[in-house]
Amino acid sequence: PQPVRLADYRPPAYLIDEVFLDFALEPSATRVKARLSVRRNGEHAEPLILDGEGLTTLSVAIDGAPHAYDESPEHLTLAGLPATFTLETEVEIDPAANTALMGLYISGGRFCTQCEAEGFRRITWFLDRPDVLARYTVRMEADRSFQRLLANGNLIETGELPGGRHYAVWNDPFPKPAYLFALVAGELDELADQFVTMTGRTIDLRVYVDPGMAPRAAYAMDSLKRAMKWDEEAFGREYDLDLFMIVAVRDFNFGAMENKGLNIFNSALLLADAETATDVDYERIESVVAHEYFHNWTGDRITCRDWFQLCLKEGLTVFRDQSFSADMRGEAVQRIKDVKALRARQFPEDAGPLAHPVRPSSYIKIDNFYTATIYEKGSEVIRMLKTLLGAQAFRAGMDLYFERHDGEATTVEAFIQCFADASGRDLTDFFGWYEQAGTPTVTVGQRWDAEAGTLELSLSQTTAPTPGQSAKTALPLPFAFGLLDEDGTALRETEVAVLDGAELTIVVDGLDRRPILSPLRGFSAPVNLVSDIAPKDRYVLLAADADLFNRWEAGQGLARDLILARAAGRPDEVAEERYAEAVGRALADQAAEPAFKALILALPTEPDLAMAMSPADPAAIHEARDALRARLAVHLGDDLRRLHTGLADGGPFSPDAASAGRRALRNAVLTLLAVDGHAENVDLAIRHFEIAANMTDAIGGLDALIELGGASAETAIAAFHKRWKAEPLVLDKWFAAQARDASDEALGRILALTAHPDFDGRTPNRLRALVSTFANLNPARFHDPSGDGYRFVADQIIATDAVNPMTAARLVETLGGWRRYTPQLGALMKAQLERIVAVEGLSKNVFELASKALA
Ligand code: HT7
Ligand code: ZN
Repeated sequence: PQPVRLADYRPPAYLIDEVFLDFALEPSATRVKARLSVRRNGEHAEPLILDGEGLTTLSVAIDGAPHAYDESPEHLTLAGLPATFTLETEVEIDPAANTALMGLYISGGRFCTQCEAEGFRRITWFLDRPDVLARYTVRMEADRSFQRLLANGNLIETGELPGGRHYAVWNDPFPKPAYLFALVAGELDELADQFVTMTGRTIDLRVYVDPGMAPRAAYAMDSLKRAMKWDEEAFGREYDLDLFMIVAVRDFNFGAMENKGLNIFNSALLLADAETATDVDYERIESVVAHEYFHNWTGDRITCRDWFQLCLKEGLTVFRDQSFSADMRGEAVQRIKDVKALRARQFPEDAGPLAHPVRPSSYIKIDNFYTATIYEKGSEVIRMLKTLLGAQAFRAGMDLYFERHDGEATTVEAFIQCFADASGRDLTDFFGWYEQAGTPTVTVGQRWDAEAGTLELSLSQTTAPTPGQSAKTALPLPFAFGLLDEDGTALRETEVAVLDGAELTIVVDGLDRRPILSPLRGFSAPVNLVSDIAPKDRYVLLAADADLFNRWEAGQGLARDLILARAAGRPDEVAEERYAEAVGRALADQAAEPAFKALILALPTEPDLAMAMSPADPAAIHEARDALRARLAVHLGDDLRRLHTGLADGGPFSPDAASAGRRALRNAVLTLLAVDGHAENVDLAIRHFEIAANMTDAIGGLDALIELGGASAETAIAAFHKRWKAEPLVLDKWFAAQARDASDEALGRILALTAHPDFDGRTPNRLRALVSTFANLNPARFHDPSGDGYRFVADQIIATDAVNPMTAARLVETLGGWRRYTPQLGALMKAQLERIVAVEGLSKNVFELASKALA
């Protein structure tokens, strides 16, 4: 397949101003009539080439008369056209057979759509590109059993039709690209509310869910109202339509979709109550509801000129949702979680064969570029921009962006230009963050001159070559730092230096005591930091750094070094005891929040550790990490059990951040104790599971019992299934809990779960619960020396590719890091990638990623 290149971008030869769509909805044979007002873009005699996929063309007419056309599987070409005209087409499509879940498909007996990135072309012939913005009027008719008929914008007409059918007409006054089109038809319950905007307009809010599920939409509705208010306060953005709707569907390739006025959500990211959702689910619902809502301005009102500009809406909107979550749940805890996610997903991507810039310059399938780099690193780049310019100039740049580009499909250059204009700063070099792949390594060295009372910091940066980009330049990055003394007293508050070349020397003078450096505070740039800070100084940071991110970071660094030393056959038991004591003191700190303590208690993850070991040996890492866990569990055993008891909460469930933090700490304590099969710990885990009054505790208990193993694990697995077998979202958690089982004998059982009657690989949520969880969160068994873990994932990729290429492709990255592992494991991973690439009829999606992973 030929790649699409940014350098080849050309404005569209024709523009479409008005779209009228008429859907006659039938599950296996839906008729779609389209009437498009088309205008030639400039003076030329080029034909109109429309995009389409899997359409059966019934008729084509220009200005009311049949017109000759040329049809290929992906294009409809019309020549000899006037400067402006009306194009009418009619096609037939088969939503019931649409297992790829792109375009119009059926989920749970309802019609729904997914058009980003290129799904609209599976609905009708169109210029399916984001720089063609049109006003849409949509009429749909269906059997009355499809009770609700929803589309973007405002409802303007409904009515009954003969033969038990009915119809609705919707109009969206805001011009939009086709990827933001949406339609839903089916039986749905409604949760209704209102929001009064900052200018006093009343907006009707609706959340549509499976019959009987409306109470489970309450938290999403509450999150939506908080997000609407926050966007007014933080960015001055008011909602524009009079109605905002969200619909939950079970079968969805992604988390959610920001269609104008009609967001469509994966039900896992919308439905929650105490019994069925964990605190992590609540947190994700809050952030994804906010994310999709924020897209109304950063994505819908101002959209992307082409798909290379994807980070323009995604990185920016992630930045906005992370800022919202920080305001809702606490800045430090949120920052730690965001950085953990960045390191878990984006850093490996940036260090492997699939590394690409935040704004890529070519792709085969755009669906493959909804990556951690576009989203999470894209957000980090905006965060650096804010740090470099300051909050006020950043806000001025955002205001200018909204003012200058409202209603346009634009570019990252135009976005950055707004900040340059608003701040008067030259941001030419900063643009390198969008064009250069790879994670820079920043090295910081220190020279302390006691006599002069000066500390000299020498910073330098390098970036390793990435595929297709061998030469790298230094990028301007904010380096926030502070200084403490040995008692933990602040000597210097946070200062931001800018490393804007390969090297920088900073001299801090007027110091009367030896300072301890707190570097890269708040993780001020997405880099790997190498420093010469001694362990004894890191203990001071862990105990007393005013920057809570760096307190956590100091603990993680200490634990990482201890685990890696053990994995390399050099355990340092004295240092491990010292670390356990420091963690004990952190837990006893009355001033620290439980959510923060839960993060302190969790050791670096195995994939994080694998990134720091070359070549990575997952078995050695797993064993060494468990050994340190065991030391903590034994050393702190009584304290941990007391803490667990003290945190028990008999009151009614509340999803608020403080209550969730207490549950997080109590479950983190249990997770740690589960490494030690002491009878007291087994009893504690059994009781924790049996009396759990919410899903957070139930899953915490189930995980602990699975790790402890034996009869109580079997009993818990069976009891959980019996209790929740009728609840698909909870059953997903049951599959995921077993997929995380790292014990030596777990692999056979995990592989056998695909034969379980409740396993259906065609449902993306169920497939991800088992296979993605296994590949991403169970490194010990995924990297099983037998190679069976890799074979299992490859089998699932191949089987899924035949029905849903996009979901299959998302699993390929798990095998992509093969070069980072021991030669034996790397060869086994590579063999599976080769097997995948050799499959006949492989989709472009999987082919692109698997072949790049092998290159
Ligand atoms: N903008 C949305 C992306 C998305 C998507 C992309 C490809 C295929 C299916 C998809 N569903 C949703 C989601 C977001 O980032 O807000
Ligand atoms: Zn998004």
